[in-house]
Amino acid sequence: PVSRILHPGLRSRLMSADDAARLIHHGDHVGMSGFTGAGYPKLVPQALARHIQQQHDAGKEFRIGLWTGASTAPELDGALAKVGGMDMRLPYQSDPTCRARINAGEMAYTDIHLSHVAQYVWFGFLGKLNVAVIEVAGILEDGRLIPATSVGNNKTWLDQADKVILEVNHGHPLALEGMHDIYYGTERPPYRKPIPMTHAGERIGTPYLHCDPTKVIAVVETNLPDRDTKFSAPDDASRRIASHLMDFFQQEVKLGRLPAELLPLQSGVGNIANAVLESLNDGPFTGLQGYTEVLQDGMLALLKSGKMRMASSTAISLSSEVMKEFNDHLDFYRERIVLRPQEISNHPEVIRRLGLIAMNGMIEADLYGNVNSTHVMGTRIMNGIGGSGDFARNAYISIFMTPSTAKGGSISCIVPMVSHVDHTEHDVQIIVTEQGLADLRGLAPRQRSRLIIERCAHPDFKPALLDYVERAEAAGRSGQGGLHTPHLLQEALSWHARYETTEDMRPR
Ligand code: 0RQ
Repeated sequence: PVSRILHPGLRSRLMSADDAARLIHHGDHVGMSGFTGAGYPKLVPQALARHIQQQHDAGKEFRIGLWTGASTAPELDGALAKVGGMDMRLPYQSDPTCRARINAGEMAYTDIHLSHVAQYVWFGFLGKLNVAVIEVAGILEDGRLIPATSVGNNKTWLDQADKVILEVNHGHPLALEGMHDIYYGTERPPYRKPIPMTHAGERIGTPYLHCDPTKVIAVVETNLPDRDTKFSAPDDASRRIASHLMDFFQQEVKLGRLPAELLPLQSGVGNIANAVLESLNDGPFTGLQGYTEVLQDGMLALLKSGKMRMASSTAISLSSEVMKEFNDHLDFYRERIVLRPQEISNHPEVIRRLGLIAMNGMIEADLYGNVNSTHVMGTRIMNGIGGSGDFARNAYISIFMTPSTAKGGSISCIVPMVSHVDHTEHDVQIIVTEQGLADLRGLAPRQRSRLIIERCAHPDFKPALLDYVERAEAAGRSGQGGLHTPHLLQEALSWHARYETTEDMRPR
């Protein structure tokens, strides 16, 4: 087999994952690669988890602070959470074991906008990064690195860490080389320059990650696939959400508010986002572009069919079946996909300039258009804000979508007041459920509440929501509270409180 480690000095640092893991110490801040289950180290984290378990068994303390690009996989977050090996995790996770530990109060979690992470580290806001553990597809003779299936924060981890551990994964095709675009022009304020990108496919950097070879303390070889990110076939609710969006896009084109080929699409994680992209593949739009952070099956299908011309992302997060299609046709996809650092894929300046259509999932929205993307019943974290805030705040049109109910209809995803706010009413323009689409642009709060109830709420909850706003407005008219954003403060969160005791939001 062709060697993927061409730099002689780095080849001399080859060792086992267990030996490499022992170079990480209790209390270290460790920056690992990985973004939505793509391009994460596969062996060192598991070896580290074993090492931590041994230390715990010997009565010793051993916990690290773990920083990543975004969510990873059971071999990383799962393994470290299982042994209680993290005292702090940032910026986005979706692992069930990790989530359970956070919600049980056994580890800390700092949920940061994905575009902020790299610069927070450059600014020194998060303290020193001790070790970077980065998966790559190969190492060139001069020590430059061929990135793997995600870029995430790797550039920053390699720059900022004192020590670097590389995992060279032979499972990734070497033909990935050339797909990435690593921009090294970002300066700190007050020396910042405009990011020189004016269209979604523009290349402004280099295909390789730079790394000072003298910092590399270990190189580990692996040959393992990324997590299989499975998507369920679109159900009735997601098909209806997608269909409302298709009608909306057509209306906007007709009104001259969107060009015929739309504007670059950002699409969030999960099944609904994926279903919307699948619908676009059956729809009338051509010449589409993607400017997103996670490229899922649905977007790859759009590229394959030719409906989408190109897509920019920071990660390729595919089901194993679609990953095979991607790997088998890399020459085709390399011409059409650009993988960037997440501080660029999610950069507010670029998002605003390109004018994205941002489409993200949510847990719940309230009558006035505030959105909760992260918390169940106000207290338990689901995943994290991820990039949704980067995109929602700066997009041309910001869309949030969800089925109108959750947990078999016992929860309304439209509530009087959200139990946690991630996206305020100021960043939310369109709300879509399978019931319909509410276009909130330019509407005042009392106009919004009526429209959201009429268009988006489930019939089981409509009467109670209408009753709530009518009584809140009546209270305002009788001098109890204002009439700009009417609320019944004693009742605003009573639906959530009821669910916590009866597992049903519906009034008895
Ligand atoms: O939980 O599987 O235990 O039943 O939430 O819900 O309907 O499968 O939706 O996969 O699209 O995820 C907001 C979580 C939606 C996601 C969220 C429960 C529901 C289920 C998932 P179960 P669905 P999706 C770019 C953008 C934040 C980050 C983001 C997310 C589970 O979209 O993490 O947007 N977004 N990043 O039962 C209680 C409610 C609920 C509820 C749903 N109202 N109350 N539980 N659920 N609504 C990508 C990145 O940033 C990386």
